[in-house]
Amino acid sequence: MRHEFTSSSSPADRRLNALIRHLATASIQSGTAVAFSPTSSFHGDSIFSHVVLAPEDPILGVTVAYNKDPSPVKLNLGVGAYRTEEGKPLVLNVVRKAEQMLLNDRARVKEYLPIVGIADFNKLSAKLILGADSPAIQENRVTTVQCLSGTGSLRVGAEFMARHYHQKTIYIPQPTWGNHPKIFTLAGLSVKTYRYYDPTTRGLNFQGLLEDLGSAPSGSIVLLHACAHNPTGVDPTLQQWEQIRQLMRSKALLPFFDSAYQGFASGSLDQDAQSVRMFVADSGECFVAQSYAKNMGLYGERVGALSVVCKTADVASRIESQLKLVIRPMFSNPPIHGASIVATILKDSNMFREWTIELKAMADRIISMRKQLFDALRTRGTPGDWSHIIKQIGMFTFTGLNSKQVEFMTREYNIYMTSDGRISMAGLSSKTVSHLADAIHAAVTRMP
Ligand code: KET
Repeated sequence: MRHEFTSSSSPADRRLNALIRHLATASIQSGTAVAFSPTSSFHGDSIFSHVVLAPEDPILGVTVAYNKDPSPVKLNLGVGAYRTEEGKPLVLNVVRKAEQMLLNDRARVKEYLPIVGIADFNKLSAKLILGADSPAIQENRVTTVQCLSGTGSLRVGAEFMARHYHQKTIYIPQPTWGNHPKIFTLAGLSVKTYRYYDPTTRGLNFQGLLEDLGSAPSGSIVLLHACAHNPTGVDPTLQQWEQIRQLMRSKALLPFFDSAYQGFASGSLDQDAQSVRMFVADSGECFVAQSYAKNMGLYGERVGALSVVCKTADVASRIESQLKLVIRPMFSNPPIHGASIVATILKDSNMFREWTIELKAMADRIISMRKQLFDALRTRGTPGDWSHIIKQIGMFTFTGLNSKQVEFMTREYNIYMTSDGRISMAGLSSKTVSHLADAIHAAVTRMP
């Protein structure tokens, strides 16, 4: 064996020599060898001088700009991240408790996780979104893999579809979270949009939605926000979901749910999962990407899961084997800490209850901010109908302010938000609501 490996005539050696010859001729032919000469790399322009400066991300870049502003009254309503009444980031008590338990457990080690992550975390995540009594789970028709928060779960699901699903087109709502088109395009899918929001009613364009999904090619993938649609805060009613389900199933459209706000829309985890559960109850197939960033406040821990609900247990296990082939070269295996926190909380009934109470308190504070902002604008007599502030749900209000008005509010009032007029209600507090109302009032009256 050893002799074969070192022998100049062994197959391995021959392949290695062929590779060396190939690389040498390739570099001479293409002239790339010149790039390694000391004169060009030390004294000439950088070999990267053609790289252009990319713009900041439309959402995360708002925080970059906010951080640079020295004003004491500045307000960051850009990124969807929860803040307390004092304007501070919140680590849930139940999360601190779980972390303490993990820290005290000397048996815990830092070994690599399996490619699919923590088994308990995966099972509990599927139960959380599909329901504890879901027949799909009982029949082992669901495969769940731990991924890097919602974004990573969407990306892994999309990469799988690009490799193994016959339809490469995904329909996303117009508008949607700004990262969706990038995630799906880079995964190799082709992105189209379906009508979703009607700016005149500031509500759902249900007719447009049905028409666009009705004319999508059979088998197309459809991205659906499970609840608390971002950025509009507008969700279909349960009756409308049922119509969407019937239409999609009749055309064999494949649902891909993005569940980033379970518990944040209504304050109830079960209620916010109803859309997904409807599509699972009909025994059809679907994909679900879950994030624990918002509902457990684990933003930076990057905890999420991708579940694929299949027709049979056999298909589910084959899909899982292929998901592993997607994950291994992408990030190899997921991190331990955040998913251990989630698993600790989900498997203990007392901690679970404590979590639901804290989650409801966050959701309720957001709802109360909607009321306060609405009242503040009414008191000021701000022109326009602002009732959408209290009608919309979830973390965001899609105000209807245009990019000029947003720019004005940032410049004159140091209020930071995305240029589409979306404000994160979770970043607002009773102390800052009047500053925001003043800014909106000025923007609307001075720049109608
Ligand atoms: N889906 C939706 C609909 C969504 O709004 C976000 C995050 C994600 C997925 C991904 O979250 P993750 O942290 O990967 O679990 N949205 C907020 C933050 C961001 O843009 O990254 C936002 O819209 O402000």
